[in-house]
Amino acid sequence: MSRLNTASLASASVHQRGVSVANYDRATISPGIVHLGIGAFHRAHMAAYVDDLLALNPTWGIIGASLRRPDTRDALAPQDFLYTLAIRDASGTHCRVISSILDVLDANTQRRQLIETMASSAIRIVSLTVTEKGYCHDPATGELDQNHPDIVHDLAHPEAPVSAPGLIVQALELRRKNGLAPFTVMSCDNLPSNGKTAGRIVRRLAELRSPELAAYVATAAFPSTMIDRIVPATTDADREIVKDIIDLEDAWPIMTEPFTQWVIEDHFPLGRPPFETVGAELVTDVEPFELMKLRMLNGSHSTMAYLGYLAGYQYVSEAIADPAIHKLVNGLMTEEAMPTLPMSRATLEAYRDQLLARFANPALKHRTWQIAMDGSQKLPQRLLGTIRDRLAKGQGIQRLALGVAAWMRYVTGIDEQGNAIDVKDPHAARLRAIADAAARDPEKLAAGLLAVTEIFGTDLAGNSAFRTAVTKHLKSLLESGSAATVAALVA
Ligand code: CS2
Repeated sequence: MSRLNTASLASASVHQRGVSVANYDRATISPGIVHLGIGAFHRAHMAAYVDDLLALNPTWGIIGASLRRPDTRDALAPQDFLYTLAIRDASGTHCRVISSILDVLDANTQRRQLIETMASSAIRIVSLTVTEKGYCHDPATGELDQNHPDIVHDLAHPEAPVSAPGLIVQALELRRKNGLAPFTVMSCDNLPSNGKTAGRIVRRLAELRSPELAAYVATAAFPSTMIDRIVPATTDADREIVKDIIDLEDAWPIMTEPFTQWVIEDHFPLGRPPFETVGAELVTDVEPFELMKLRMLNGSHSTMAYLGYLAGYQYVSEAIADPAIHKLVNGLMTEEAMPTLPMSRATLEAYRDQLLARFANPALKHRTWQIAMDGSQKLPQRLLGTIRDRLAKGQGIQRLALGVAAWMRYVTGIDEQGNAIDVKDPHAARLRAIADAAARDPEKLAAGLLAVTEIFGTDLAGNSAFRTAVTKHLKSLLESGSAATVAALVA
């Protein structure tokens, strides 16, 4: 069978097979965006919106970059960077070939080319999905972590940066020297006020380099965005599903759900594509949308990931099908998260109902283990902010505290059957050492983990209502397990 690429696509029977393809001539497309972190999330979301846009304006093609591994480039280069987006739910699978990515650069081996591309005048937007940990910040405060090994490296070797902030600052330095205006930096990661956070980090790094660079970077725009689409990691079984539909070999298709949402702060001094014509919402303040998404979708996701994994559920759809977990997640959103959010009750209720249906999508094989990753970077904006707001008003936090306790139980690295858990987290070793020292004593384990100030700040460890709730849940998780603990809480 032929490999997906420009030639095979032109001659293949994809149209008869119901596969959607771009309605523009790819040869006319030029790059306007560099995207750092060309992973599944970007390829299911922004790249699809841009694919719709290119028919209207051909100057906004995407040059992708991967910062850690060359695997995306290796998979997509033989395909002329074409790939399939498979949109799935209980009713079936719709495939669409995405053509908006013109090239993928591997930051490790093509660093110079990447920085020069970012610095070229055609590039007006540098967007990012580098995950929470890619910002090299302290998740509790949102400030640049100046002791982060990648930041230490990038300050010592400014022309050969390895971090996303380091690449952005070096490309901006080149633009400054070349007399060009700064590009707009658009964060698409699940961080609170992601634009403000990215701006704070990039400006700080520039300050550490030189006053001239700092002054220039201070003029760059960092719009915030809220992006939403659930994208499980691609498996070999997914490759087979896609092959059967498109009748071509695609080394790295992306699987996703029908739902997609993008809310963008309209602040692009060098111009932007007409995102509003392809379904994005352009607003002056993204924060209410971000808060809603982080606290309801992502807060529920992380809670289900830890409790579900411990209870033996491999996928989110299995976890949410458990009536006790469903009740817990519904309660977490309705009773604990929604009252902290600025949106109208009707909007929040509709969003919640839609989320419960999205989580249940049986065609999305979204692993609890995947979402459980990097908890140290995720808990602050997903659960702890809501907890802080509620504690300040003397309100209950039982369900949220159970989510935090489940994370604590998870990072011990041993599941309920005594098997090892492959805990992926930048702080995994440190968290494991704390857990080992606590030797399954809930008081010690909770106290040890609450003392990690990068996650909990300095306030939460000292809050007795929070500590008591977390410790009580942790004791139950250790003694009775996840299923019994959830059942008791929702009873
Ligand atoms: C998930 C998110 O992996 C995770 O932590 O919670 O990636 C989630 O699927 C997206 O934010 C949905 O928009």
